[in-house]
Amino acid sequence: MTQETVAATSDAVLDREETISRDELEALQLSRLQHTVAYAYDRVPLYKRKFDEAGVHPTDLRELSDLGKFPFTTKEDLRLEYPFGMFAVPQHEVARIHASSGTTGRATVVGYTKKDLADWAKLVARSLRASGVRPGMKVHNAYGYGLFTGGMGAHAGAEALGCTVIPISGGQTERQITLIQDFKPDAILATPTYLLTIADAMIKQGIDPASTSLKYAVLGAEPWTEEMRHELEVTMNLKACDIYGLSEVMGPGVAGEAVETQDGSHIWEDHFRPEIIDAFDPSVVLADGEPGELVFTSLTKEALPIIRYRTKDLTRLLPGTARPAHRRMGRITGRSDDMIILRGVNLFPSQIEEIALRIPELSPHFQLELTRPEGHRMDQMTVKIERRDTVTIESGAAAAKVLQQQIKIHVGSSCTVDVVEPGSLERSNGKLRRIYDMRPKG
Ligand code: DLL
Repeated sequence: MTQETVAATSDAVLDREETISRDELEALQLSRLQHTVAYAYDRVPLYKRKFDEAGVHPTDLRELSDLGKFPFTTKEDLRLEYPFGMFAVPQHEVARIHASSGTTGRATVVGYTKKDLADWAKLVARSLRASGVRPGMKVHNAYGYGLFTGGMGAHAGAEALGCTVIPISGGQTERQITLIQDFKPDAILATPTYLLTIADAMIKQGIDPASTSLKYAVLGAEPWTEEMRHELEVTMNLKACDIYGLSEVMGPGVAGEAVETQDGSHIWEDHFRPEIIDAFDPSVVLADGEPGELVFTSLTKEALPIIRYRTKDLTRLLPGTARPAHRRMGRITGRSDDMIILRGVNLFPSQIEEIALRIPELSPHFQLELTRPEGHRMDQMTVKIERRDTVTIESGAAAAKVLQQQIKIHVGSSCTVDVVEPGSLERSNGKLRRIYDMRPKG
């Protein structure tokens, strides 16, 4: 046991930083923040340029609220500095590189020193432990391995916690099911929609998903709702917790949820300083509790220090509970760039998930199609959703009407609902695409 690990709650030994007071944590944040802004300014030309342009200097950071004077960093900055322009250490000190898929534009590249990798593993281990995973457990890791941070990030964290890791990666669902049955893992790490794919495929094979050895699921990398948590917990007879992160800031494990409270992920504030800003007027830093865009500053990273990174994730900051000094984030309602604007009404796929899963005849398998039919000036949205396979076509059609009405009431948008055959929509292999935008461009 390291010196850092001291206190214990129930059967888990926590990191010292998990149990410190808010005052002590904020003092630590301030000294780490002062170091980070100076370090970034001295070593990364982009930061020097941006700080100089904004007329701020690292010595202006005297208290935590001074962070608001510093300029933001965006995905675009990382793209422009492609591939290694954001790195603050010489290449031979970079122990690993990851990159985003870059579906639009260039990939964003991130790097880690050996110490960054050790910190990352420690924070994923902390997150997994918070979610119920314990040393000695077998962990089935179905996050994708490769340049995506999910697979290797979760892997290293589970190893650091002292688990037996099964590095299956995403996909090959039949094989995943065989290994779950044969190896009898205690925990599974996956995106929520991929766990749904696994459960669904088990049912097709005549296996009851509630009968497996799995007791814990640690799910993230995409938005999911309380309704989806309920669906997965009941179907698979396990406890499902959230894990949050993004490559530009580290990867999985920026925040993790405690299984005893299941009330949102605690942001590990000894390593990251969060802020919530008004997405439309970024100069406004919002108070805790107010919804807006999440912004992160890294406090300990060496290879890629990141200052005020605009995540585009929409959520709010809540007081700490299971880890009182570390604030929680509310569920992510969506990303500002995933927001559908339908005839003036803002809408996120997670709202549809929430409403649809309250209707017993409907399954969690849905996608949203956006079109602008010939001659129409207005966009149209069609919700394609599978009925449950225990339900008749007629009851499915009746449920479609209910969903349409509920969307009108709760979201304020008129849409078409198309209830389709069970099994007919594409299944997730990782991050599921929910929106199919077929509107003419431009
Ligand atoms: O998805 C890192 C990760 C891997 C997190 C595995 C959790 C588990 P990126 O590919 O860079 O990194 O995507 C980051 O995914 O900005 C959010 O929009 C979304 N996201 C990640 N975790 C959650 C979550 C990984 N728990 C982007 N809830 C983020 C909602 C999430 N959205």
